[in-house]
Amino acid sequence: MKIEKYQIDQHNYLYEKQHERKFNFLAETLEQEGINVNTIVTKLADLQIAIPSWALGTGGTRFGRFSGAGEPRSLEEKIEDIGLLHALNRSSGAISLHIPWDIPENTDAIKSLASSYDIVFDAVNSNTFQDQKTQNYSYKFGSLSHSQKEVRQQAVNHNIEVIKYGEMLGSKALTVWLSDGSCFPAQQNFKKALQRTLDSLQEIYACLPTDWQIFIEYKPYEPNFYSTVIQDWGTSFLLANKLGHQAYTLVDLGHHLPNTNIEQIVATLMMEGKLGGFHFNDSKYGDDDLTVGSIKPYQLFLIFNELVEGMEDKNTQNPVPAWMIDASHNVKDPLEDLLQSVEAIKIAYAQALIINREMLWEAQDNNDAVKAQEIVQSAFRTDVRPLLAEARKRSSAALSPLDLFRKLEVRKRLVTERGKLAIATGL
Ligand code: LRH
Ligand code: MN
Ligand code: MN
Repeated sequence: MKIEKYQIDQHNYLYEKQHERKFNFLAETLEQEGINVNTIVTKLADLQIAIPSWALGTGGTRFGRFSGAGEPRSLEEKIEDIGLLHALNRSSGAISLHIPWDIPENTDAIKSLASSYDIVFDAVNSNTFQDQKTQNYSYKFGSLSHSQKEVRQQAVNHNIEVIKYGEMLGSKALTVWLSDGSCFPAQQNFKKALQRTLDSLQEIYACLPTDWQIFIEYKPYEPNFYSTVIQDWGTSFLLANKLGHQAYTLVDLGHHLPNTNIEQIVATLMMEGKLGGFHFNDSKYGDDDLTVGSIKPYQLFLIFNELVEGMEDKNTQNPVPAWMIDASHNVKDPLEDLLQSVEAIKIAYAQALIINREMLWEAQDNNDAVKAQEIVQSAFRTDVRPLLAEARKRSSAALSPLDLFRKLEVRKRLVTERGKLAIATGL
């Protein structure tokens, strides 16, 4: 199924007057405050957020999975799904593959299918946290950190193979997330495990094409419940520094202990030019992978405040981070959920963009906590959704993507095409 231009135009025609009223009012208010609305709308339109191939089917928990109907059955259908999202919001123009959950059989055909939807390939993800039928050694006790050389070698080779797939598809980054760790005190020698991980990563790094980046994702616990080898941003940062200039830390919002100040981590990493990628989701307790912005929208905004500060700082060397949604759960239609997630990310970005940064710095320099709070909260409390809608309008996307998704009965049509019991591969 494809969403046609005339369907977007018809939908936009219905909402146009209402949108213009709201946008003009907001634009005028912001311009009076000295904000250049056009620049912000352009930045919003330019922000593309990659969709992971594993977010298109209903996720599950270790207790069960309740499949939705009409889910994609193949990589081709996952790309078709992202094509639908991208047609609706023009903000989801990239896919991130997890190998071997999604092995592209014919890379040329997959690449041209994706480009027919205007979709490029974002970072490729390796997987050494599950055993595959074809492999010789088990990852039960780790992969890149494993005590046995053969297991480490197998995991290194897998990462190199993933880079090869990525090269064929036009990806420019490899994301490594390890579940390596231990479940019981004294089970693993911390120092040796970390040293072996560094050695293995160095082997992978040596095979990284010169125009590629490697992202090292950290996580404090799960599936290991006593220790994780790459447990926090400090460990990831240490490894990235030792590897070299192509290595960066990746922040996944769900990978922090409760109340961690993630925005401060972002600021520190950007100061060092080492923030490479971002996995968006939301959580109440741990790695809950819930819809972005559904639990802690203020935290998301404060994170974007630091991201904007970092991206606009001419003195830092931080590259533009790779943005991706990393969420998967049991309850919603995955496509509707992804539309909501993209919207939440862009709302936080827009709110951060309208902060008067000169005034904020002045308040900070004067230790005026009240003024600083007023400045950021007045941005947070502004309804910036008309700016997002305007950015969509200018990109020929739908003024209200979720509304159009429902009006066109997209899921119903996908069920007709794919059948009720279609089950996505992967998670
Ligand atoms: C680990 C993680 C990592 C994986 C993905 C499936 O919790 O966030 O990014 O690749 O989930
Ligand atoms: Mn992640
Ligand atoms: Mn995770």
